[in-house]
Amino acid sequence: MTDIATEQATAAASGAAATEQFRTKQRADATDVDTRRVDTLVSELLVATHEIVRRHKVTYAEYDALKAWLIRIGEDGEWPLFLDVWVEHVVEEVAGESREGSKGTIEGPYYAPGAPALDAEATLPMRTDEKGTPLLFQGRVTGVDGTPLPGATVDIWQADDDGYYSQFAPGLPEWNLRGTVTADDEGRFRIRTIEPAPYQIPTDGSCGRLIAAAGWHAWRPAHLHLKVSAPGHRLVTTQLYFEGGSHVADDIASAVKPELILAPGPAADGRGHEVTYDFVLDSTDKLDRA
Ligand code: MBD
Ligand code: FE
Repeated sequence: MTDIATEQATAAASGAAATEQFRTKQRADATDVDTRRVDTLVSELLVATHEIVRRHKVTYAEYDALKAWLIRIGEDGEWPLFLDVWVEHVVEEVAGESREGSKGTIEGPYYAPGAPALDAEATLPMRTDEKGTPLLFQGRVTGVDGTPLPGATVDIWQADDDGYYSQFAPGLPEWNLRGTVTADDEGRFRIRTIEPAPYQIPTDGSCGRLIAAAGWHAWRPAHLHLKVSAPGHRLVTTQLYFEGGSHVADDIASAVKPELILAPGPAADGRGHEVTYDFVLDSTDKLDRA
């Protein structure tokens, strides 16, 4: 057995990978700092913190526990995980207010740009013995007025049947269960994959320790991640869930929306399940005029 195959998935390893991925993708405007905006946001965050300390009479022991935990979360590289699990859903809610079309939801920490380009009818890169129920995921990309969007891009990534993401857990081929699918000239796509397993937040890192200390659970429901885009249209980042799956109703990351729940049926070819989901993209016209 190789070292890679015996290497365990650890919070620190996936945290380091997520931190590195974030550094390379950081939005271009992220360093535009408006002094008054920083003043407002940080002041209100601090005032809210002070009020919590007073209301609950936070002790020095608790203050030190917080300090130790904050030091650890940085060392573990788990800031991307922490923020995307407990904060991003509200940022997405605000960002999505001005956009029509398919619902979006959080991106999370495990996107990797540059997945292999695939045709409209494609099988995601996977191991020959990939475990899991086969899933045919198909649909169409249109504009808000129903016009098909030929050549739309469906960038898809997901966990495997053990709940692990390639590039963020050891032993997986680099682009396993990741692909950038180009829709056909009617905006259609047919993607063969496997159903992902629910995702459990690593229990051995700072986020896991917080979850245990607070008596919460560590689970996200099984989900497919997607970024769907087309020229002249606004990109939507979203996730799709599976009806009746565990933790659809109590996602630790609060990212489930009713419009995002799939109900796959038996596949026509008898292999596993199939489901159709159509994406509707808002045009960029409003943005261009703004
Ligand atoms: C995930 O797979 C995920 O999608 C999010 C948002 C957070 C942690 C793990
Ligand atoms: Fe995920």
